[in-house]
Amino acid sequence: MKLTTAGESHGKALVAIIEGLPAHLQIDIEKINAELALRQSGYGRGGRQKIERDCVEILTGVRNKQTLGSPLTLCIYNKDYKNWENCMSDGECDESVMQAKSLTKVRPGHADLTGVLKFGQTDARNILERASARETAIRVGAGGVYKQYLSALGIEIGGYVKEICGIKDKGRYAFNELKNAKQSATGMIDSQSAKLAEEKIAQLKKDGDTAGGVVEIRVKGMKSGFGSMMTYAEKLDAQLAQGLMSIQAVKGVEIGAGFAVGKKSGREIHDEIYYDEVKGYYRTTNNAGGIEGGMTNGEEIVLSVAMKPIPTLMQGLKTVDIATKQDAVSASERSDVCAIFALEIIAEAVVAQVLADSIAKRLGGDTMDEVIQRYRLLP
Ligand code: EPS
Repeated sequence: MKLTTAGESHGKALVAIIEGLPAHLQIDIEKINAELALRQSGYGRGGRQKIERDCVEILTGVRNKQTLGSPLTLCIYNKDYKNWENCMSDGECDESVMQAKSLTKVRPGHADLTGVLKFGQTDARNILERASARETAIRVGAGGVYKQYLSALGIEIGGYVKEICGIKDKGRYAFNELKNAKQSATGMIDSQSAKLAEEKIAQLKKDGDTAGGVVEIRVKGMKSGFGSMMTYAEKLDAQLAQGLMSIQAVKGVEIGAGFAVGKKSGREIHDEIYYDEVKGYYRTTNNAGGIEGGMTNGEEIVLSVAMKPIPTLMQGLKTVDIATKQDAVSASERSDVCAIFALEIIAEAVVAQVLADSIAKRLGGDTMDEVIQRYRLLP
């Protein structure tokens, strides 16, 4: 299943095209919009989210709430475009507005400087408009479709915020407790930790600073054998890492015990194997995070994703103005103090995309019924 996204942060719209969906997948647009609303929420989000009310419009590929098997196109209109039309239109723009909205005091940590040099630009707006995490809105929209495909097979995705700028959620949670994270403003489940994290975000906001963090994503119901050790490109852990690293500002991905494997012995880390007539093969620990040899092993998939603090600081950092080559303080424009809650929703969407693609590759299926039958027959 191929996903293409397009759109600029303050352009007309964001769009996504998904190729390779089977026919007869039931599409509930309200469920997609609920994911989009979650992506916009969370403590520490910026002013843009007060302007937008992200909702998808399905342009192609669905009739009478069911996929046709043709490419499915999703669209989210940017409400903010009306405030930017003079300088973001595909037609002639107003030079003075373009000048006023130009960004030359490039932000450390952002795509600004490298993008300007690579694409022969003099205004970093031509880079940041696409580099912006606004693109994640449409990826969450597409994730809403992929989640409905997975849900038809009994596969569920959940997660929570594990850490915000050094404040850690104390808990270890069973899968059915993860839904509580969506009710908390920080995405943390433990209320004490959440309170400390809110205080930290409030302080950073006062200081003109920003917060990074870590989320955990878990998948339940994925049978064994998805991905393959036969070629490096087919390894599912590699595909998940690629997908997650493609989310704006993500700097680290761990599978299962992740970097902790380097601190422990083989006896301590490997998940011993048991057999039961009813359960089949199983493990009592899950340091592998549900993936061995690049393939799912039937246990929960467990992933951690680390995001750096957003590079737009209200009290900027040292940089150079590319228009004058003089020392400068990096540009500050409306942004978020903390978007880790959003990261959790986006990472779920990306994981859904990678898993749906891996199922489609292994099982094929022109109709959703075929996919369901083939999945059921797997051990
Ligand atoms: C975002 C929209 C953007 C930013 C943020 C994510 O809107 P605006 O730039 O108009 O405020 O709030 O993007 C970034 C953090 C970034 O670095 O570009 C969104 O909808 O998620």
